[in-house]
Amino acid sequence: MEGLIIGNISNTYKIKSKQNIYEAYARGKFKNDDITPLVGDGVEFSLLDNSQQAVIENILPRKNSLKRPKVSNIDQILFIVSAKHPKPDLLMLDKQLAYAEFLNIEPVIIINKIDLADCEQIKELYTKVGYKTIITSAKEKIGIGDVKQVLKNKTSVFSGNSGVGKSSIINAIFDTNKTEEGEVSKKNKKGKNTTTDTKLYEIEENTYIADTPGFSSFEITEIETTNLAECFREFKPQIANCEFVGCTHIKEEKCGIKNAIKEGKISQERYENYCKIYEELKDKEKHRW
Ligand SMILES: Nc1nc2c(ncn2[C@@H]2O[C@H](COP(=O)(O)OP(=O)(O)OP(=O)(O)O)[C@@H](O)[C@H]2O)c(=O)[nH]1
Ligand SMILES: [Mg+2]
Ligand SMILES: [Zn+2]
Repeated sequence: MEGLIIGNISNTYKIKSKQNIYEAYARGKFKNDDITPLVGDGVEFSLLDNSQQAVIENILPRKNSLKRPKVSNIDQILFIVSAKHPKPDLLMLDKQLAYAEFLNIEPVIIINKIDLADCEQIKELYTKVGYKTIITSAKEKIGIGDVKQVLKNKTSVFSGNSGVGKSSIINAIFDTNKTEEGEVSKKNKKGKNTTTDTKLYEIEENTYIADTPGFSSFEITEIETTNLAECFREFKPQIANCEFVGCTHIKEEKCGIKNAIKEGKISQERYENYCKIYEELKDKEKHRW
């Protein structure tokens, strides 16, 4: 039989087939092969005699996979920041956007909690870069229709800091408290629900969204410093204007990126974050050897 992995808690998986939802575990061989099944995987599975217990036999070929959050076969990543509580972390957002470009997965930005603060400037900044940017309030049900629209016929994943409202937006889409149901949520220190496991929700036919646990740091060590500028979407067309081959766009004069800043084509904020991320990656590269 074939199905789709829609949930995973330690060694147990939830598989959805056309007929049913099954609890499953993976055959021991996956551990040895060093590929463990991921939420989003299509799988072949069999049922144990006289039970609803399933065993994953085989993982179907993946289109792509992410390490963080751990999901596979996705069409787009929705990066959520909140207008306030927590305040927008644009360095983290730029890191995530660079990573999406690196993976060649289309990013969409959602600025949530717009009922708490105005975020037009951030929206303008990223719209100009070339990203679809949606303003929402899960609380006041603002922008939820726009989110539904970009999700249509795709598998998407929600990513972002803890507390920005990923689960709340999914709840608003369904108009119920779907993501607070039992096993995926546990009370955190402040007595609030926090997502602890990645789970795939079917919004309608052919439309899935993965809710994931939030995080407070984001590693993009797979990107080489020499490729970082290409992962900044609006930098890319300007690189050809640099005088020096291999220009890092940091200390060099006659730099296409720096000229583009002067001409207002690249924002100072994005450039400063590029420099910070560049230094971070450089540091990691040094320690690798
Ligand atoms: N004012 C306001 N509060 C919101 C909004 N969206 C979410 N919240 C609140 O923010 C808190 C965190 O929301 P969650 O949806 O749990 O955030 P999350 O991103 O899923 O967090 P993790 O699961 O920990 O990663 C909750 O108390 C929500 O009620 C919003 O649009 N406006
Ligand atoms: Mg959550
Ligand atoms: Zn340059």
